[in-house]
Amino acid sequence: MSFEEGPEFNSNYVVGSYNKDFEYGSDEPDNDLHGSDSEDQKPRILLMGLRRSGKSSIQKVVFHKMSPNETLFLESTNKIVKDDISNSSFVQFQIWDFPGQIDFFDQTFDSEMIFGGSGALVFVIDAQDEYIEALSKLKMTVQRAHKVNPEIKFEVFIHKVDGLTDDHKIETQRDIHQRANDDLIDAGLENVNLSFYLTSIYDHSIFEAFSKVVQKLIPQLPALENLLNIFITNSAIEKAFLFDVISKIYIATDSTPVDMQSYELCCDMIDVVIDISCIYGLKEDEANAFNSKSSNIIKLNNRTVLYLREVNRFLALVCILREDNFNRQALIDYNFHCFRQAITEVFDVRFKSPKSSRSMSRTHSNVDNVLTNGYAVKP
Ligand SMILES: Nc1nc2c(ncn2[C@@H]2O[C@H](COP(=O)(O)OP(=O)(O)OP(=O)(O)O)[C@@H](O)[C@H]2O)c(=O)[nH]1
Ligand SMILES: [Mg+2]
Repeated sequence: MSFEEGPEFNSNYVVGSYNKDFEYGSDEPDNDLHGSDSEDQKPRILLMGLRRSGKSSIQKVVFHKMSPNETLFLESTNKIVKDDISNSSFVQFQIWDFPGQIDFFDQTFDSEMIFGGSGALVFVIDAQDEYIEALSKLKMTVQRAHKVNPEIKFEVFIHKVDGLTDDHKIETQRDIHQRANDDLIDAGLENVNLSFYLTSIYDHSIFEAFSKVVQKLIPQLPALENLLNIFITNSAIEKAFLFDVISKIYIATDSTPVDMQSYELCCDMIDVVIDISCIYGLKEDEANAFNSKSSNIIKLNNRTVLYLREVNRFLALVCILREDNFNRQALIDYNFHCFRQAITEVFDVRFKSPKSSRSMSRTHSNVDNVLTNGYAVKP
């Protein structure tokens, strides 16, 4: 593997734009179940499940860069921990990490307030343990939450699958899926949809699963996917991910299927960029060394190129393409320029909600026109 600088680099360039100080807000333990107004406006993801199922570990590994081994030393959560993930305009949400022993029948548990303003409920089941109790808790949780908020999305993480063989994983998923759905039918909730994911903090599966959870909460997702599709078809790119750089979750990708290996490669590329940035990073007084013309290119020995471009302070586009097609880098760069402009417009539309849908479709057609009728010709 070789690491190459693109032609746009100049000698002043310092690899990586991502300031090592970039961090999410700190955890904020909070006993008060009645959130403030500003908190209420952000979509919420709830992390629930039995004790020791791995809820806090997931939150720490995905959003706070804790290494998986360090989670061994996490203490049991004894109150709701609210974590504000205000990292970009697209993914501004809060994660509420619940104690495993939470009791819905407790007077202080205000289910209206908790489930009412939440976008998704992630229920974590420890796959290395007996899961019968977890399934009955899941049923109770879904009943309670669905009653208060029929819009809430239910995401079941069959977690800690690193300890399971491949056959055992499939069998566990099938069994949990079957039992959980039977339980819902018993409870008269056959219309409620549960999504299942096999996860572990020891590989990329937890990031992939969280990506999908977060994507469901992004109203602009169809617009982003559409833009990515237009971008890759006009640039002869195999796959493109729009990454939230700090967490490495992807907030959108084009509509070709995602394979885990490609996703891992792109995550690794971000790690390389961030690591180099941390080691040889910007000097105190150099705030803007990484600008809109900067890029990172990694050529792999299988004639594939990984290409990273910064979209804005928090988002990066990472593409995989064949080396032959990278000959036309100028075309790709031009298309990327249009893509970035369109993304910026989608961001802007967010703040003009009454006109949002009209403006958004205008954004699509503009980009389509530029990409197909302009200088960027389909390969
Ligand atoms: N093998 C394995 N262990 C994990 C995984 N995720 C978490 N753990 C371990 O599970 C244990 C419990 O993790 P926590 O994150 O504290 O669990 P919790 O659900 O927050 O527990 P409470 O706060 O008590 O409800 C820790 O020792 C973690 O290291 C995983 O994916 N695989
Ligand atoms: Mg915990």
